[in-house]
Amino acid sequence: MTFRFQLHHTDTATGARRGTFTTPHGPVETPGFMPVGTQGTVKGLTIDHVASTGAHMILGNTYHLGLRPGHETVRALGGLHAMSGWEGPILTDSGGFQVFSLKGINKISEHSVVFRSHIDGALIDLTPEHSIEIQESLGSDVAMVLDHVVALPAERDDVQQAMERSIRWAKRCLEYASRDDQAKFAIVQGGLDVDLRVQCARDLASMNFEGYAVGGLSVGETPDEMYRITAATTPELPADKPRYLMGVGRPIDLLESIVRGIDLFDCVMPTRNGRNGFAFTDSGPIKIRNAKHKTDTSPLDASCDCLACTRHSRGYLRHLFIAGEMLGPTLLSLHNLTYYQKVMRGAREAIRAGTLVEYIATKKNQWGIT
Ligand code: PRF
Ligand code: ZN
Repeated sequence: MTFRFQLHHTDTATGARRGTFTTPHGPVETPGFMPVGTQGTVKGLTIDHVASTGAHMILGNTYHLGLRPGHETVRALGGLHAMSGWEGPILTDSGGFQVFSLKGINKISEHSVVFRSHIDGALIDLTPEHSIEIQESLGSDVAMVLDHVVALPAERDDVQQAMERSIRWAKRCLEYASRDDQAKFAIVQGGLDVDLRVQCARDLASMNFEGYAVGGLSVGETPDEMYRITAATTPELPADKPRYLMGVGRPIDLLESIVRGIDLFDCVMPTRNGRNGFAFTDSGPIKIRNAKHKTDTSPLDASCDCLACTRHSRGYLRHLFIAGEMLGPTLLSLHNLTYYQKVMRGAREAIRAGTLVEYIATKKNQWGIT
């Protein structure tokens, strides 16, 4: 079997699981965090940098790569793995979220979503089948189904229509799929309505996907609302398949979602914040541009073994940002991804040891969260 999800531990005190998701390009330890490489690159980092952070699987994007360089070009370059040089597992998002979060959607119908390219303004007609066709050309290990994401707050009826359409689109994606070396993951929608979420999760669970995502969250609702919906959704999903919370989030959100049964995450936060001079550490966040770091010879994070922390001082990192040097964003992105991986590794070890609740209490304490 090409894909396999082995559960090693299920935490009795919480809903947390520790597992290994095996793909054609290698294993992914769960709970796991996937760095975002929208355009076939994790911004500012080489593939060796990304590997050095401890990441197993990275993300690519159907919407961006389908528009530029185009899926035929990616295919001609040998697929996304060969094109980017990343030899580990890759998951591609379907384009649904990116299209729906852009302005200028032209028309959503049962057939497709029609939108304008943000590159040249051309009209693009994205069907569920075409999203899978693109992802099969990209050759990712995991393809996401095309879903309909509604902006919140929204009328219940609109949320329900979008949720039901997402189920029909998921089915079309599964029926169209032709590569058995690519897993297909369904996406649960349903806004902040538990009944709609449960119904969506049950309908999708009855189809044979290799994994299940929770979508439509982290779109402006409070963290507590996000946790509530996640907690209500995961028990409806097959226990023996990986569960992925899309586009989430802060380190605390990862831990709070792990206890609610989530196995996989992705988010631009570590790289985007890194590019903006914001670092995550065990003593809370650091704004490296702050004048107090000007002559500081200490490392960003003394307990971190990344290049930024082992070879450079806070004063130098600050200088790079103030001078607008491209190495600054590179080093802070590298650090933040290393930090996220360390938090996840800590969670995996805590699940194994049966100490997850204590681990989370310690992290909250360090981050100054009450
Ligand atoms: N759907 C898809 N991609 C996504 C999301 C979604 O709902 C989210 C929501 N946070 C992030 N990325 N296809
Ligand atoms: Zn570091």
